[in-house]
Order: sequence, then C-alpha cells, then structure tokens
Amino acid sequence: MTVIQEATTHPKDTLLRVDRFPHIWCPTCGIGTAVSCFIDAIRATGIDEKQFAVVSGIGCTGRVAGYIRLDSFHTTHGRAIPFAVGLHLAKPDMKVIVFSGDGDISCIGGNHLIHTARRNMDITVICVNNFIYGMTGGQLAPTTPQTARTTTSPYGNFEYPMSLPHVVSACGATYVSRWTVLHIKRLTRAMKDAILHRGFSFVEVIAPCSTLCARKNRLGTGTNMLSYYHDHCEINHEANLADVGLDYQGKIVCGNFLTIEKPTFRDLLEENREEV
Ligand SMILES: Cc1ncc(C[n+]2csc(CCOP(=O)(O)OP(=O)(O)O)c2C)c(N)n1
Repeated sequence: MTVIQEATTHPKDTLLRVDRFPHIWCPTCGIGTAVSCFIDAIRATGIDEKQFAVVSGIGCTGRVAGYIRLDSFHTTHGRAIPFAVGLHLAKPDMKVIVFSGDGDISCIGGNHLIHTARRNMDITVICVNNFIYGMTGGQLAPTTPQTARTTTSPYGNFEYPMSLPHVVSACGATYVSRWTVLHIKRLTRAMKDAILHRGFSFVEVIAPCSTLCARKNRLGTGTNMLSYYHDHCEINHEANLADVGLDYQGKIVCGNFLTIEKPTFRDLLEENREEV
C-alpha cells in the first residue's frame, strides 16, 4: 500500500519569509516566479547565504526584500541602487543585489541606474519589468510600449519607451541579460551568472501585471501573457542591444546579451589609493 505523506515544508521555505504570507501579489502576477528563480539562483551560487544582501525600492516588486530571508532592506522609492552602492562599498565581500520594478529603477531611480552602470559598480540589479506602475494603480512607466493603455494613457501611450538593456549597456554595465518569467531555467541561470559576475550586472525580467497592464489592454490573465511570451520570444544572445527595444505586442528578444570584464569602481579606487 502506498502511503502518501503530506509535506509540511517546501524546499524554498528556508529562504522565504512564509511567516509574512499571504503576500500582496495578484493571482498570475509574474513577480512570484522571479522570486522563485532568484532563490534557486542564490542556492546555485554555492555562496553562504549570510553573504547576501537584497535591496528593494517601492512598488509590487519592491516588496521582494520583505519576503526574502536574507539581509534585506526596503528603501525609499527609486533609491534602492544608491543604498546598495553604499552597502557594497562598506561591505565589499557581500553580494549586494537590488531587486525592484521598472518604474522604481528606470524612472525616479533612473539617474542612479545610469551612473552606477557607468562606474561598473560591483552590484547586481534584477529589474522586474511589467511595463507599468503596478502598485499605485497602473500609471505609465518609462518602459510602457507605444500605444499601450494605462491609467494615465487611456487613449494609448504615444511616448517612446526606454529599452533597459540598451540603456545600461550604453552606460557601461558589464553583464546584461533579459528573460521572461516563462524562461525559468534560463532566468535562474542568468541570475546566478549575474550574481557571480564581477562588475555591474543587470537582469531584466519581463513579467505580466495581470491586474492592471493585462486588464487595461484586454490581454487576459497572466497565463494568457505567458502563452504570448511562448509564441513571441526570440532568443538571440548576439542581438545588437540597440535593436532589442520592445513594441506593444511585438516580439520579445531575450538572451544573455553581454558579459565583459572591466575594472570595477573598487578596482580603480584601489589602483589610485596610493597616489591619492
Ligand atoms: C517619492 C515617491 N513618489 C511616488 C511614490 C508612489 N509610488 C509607489 S510605488 C510606485 C511605482 C512602482 O512602479 P514599479 O517600480 O514599476 O513597480 P511595480 O509595482 O510595477 O512592481 C510609485 C510611483 C512613492 N512611494 N514615493
């Protein structure tokens, strides 16, 4: 006779603060999958969990820091990157990871993003791009594709969107990748590689905002959006980063676009310390 034992724990429990559940994310939101991949990536690095710090800004994705059982910090809107930089400079042996949303990182936090990439600061930024300000009611973000409807673009967005991989690579990031939450294995691997990379690493995670982005544009649920990713993603690691911008309902070019070695901010600091 087969005895079915009920599981009382989940393998990811140790890194998840399940005591804080239920979490705030909507059904079929993509952030949970990104967190799940992140936990697997942390484990796959083989680095002691005490060596990690996770920093988030404000927003739905910004809640990640609060649900992760690592040293984690929930900072003010747009300020996750400078907070992480301070942490990294004070504790250079720690792996400092910013985990936040596209609005938080590219809009109010946009200047910090470009200058931290420019300095090749040795931190990792994981940005969940759901093309909208999820937490505050679905306003337009710098990443919202043209023609997409949001609360603040009810007739369709007519601004040109920002392509995050292009921006960070042009500024000086030394590791850049983009995956959707459908690409669980590839996303996990990219997060792991980004964490192990020396220098400014950036992982863009394309994820559905099922409640606002999908509803405003009549795209169905997050599950429908995963199906869309399945049919419209093109993997091209060699893609020209000037050409990976995203159109509304167009193809999504994914890949591990860039890995280069270049002295980090701290390398240059050490090099010049004597003279200074
Ligand atoms: C200084 C300041 N301005 C505005 C806000 C309101 N606010 C909170 S979250 C957010 C946008 C978050 O968008 P995004 O980073 O895309 O995260 P999502 O919720 O979509 O994951 C805004 C504008 C704030 N908390 N603080």
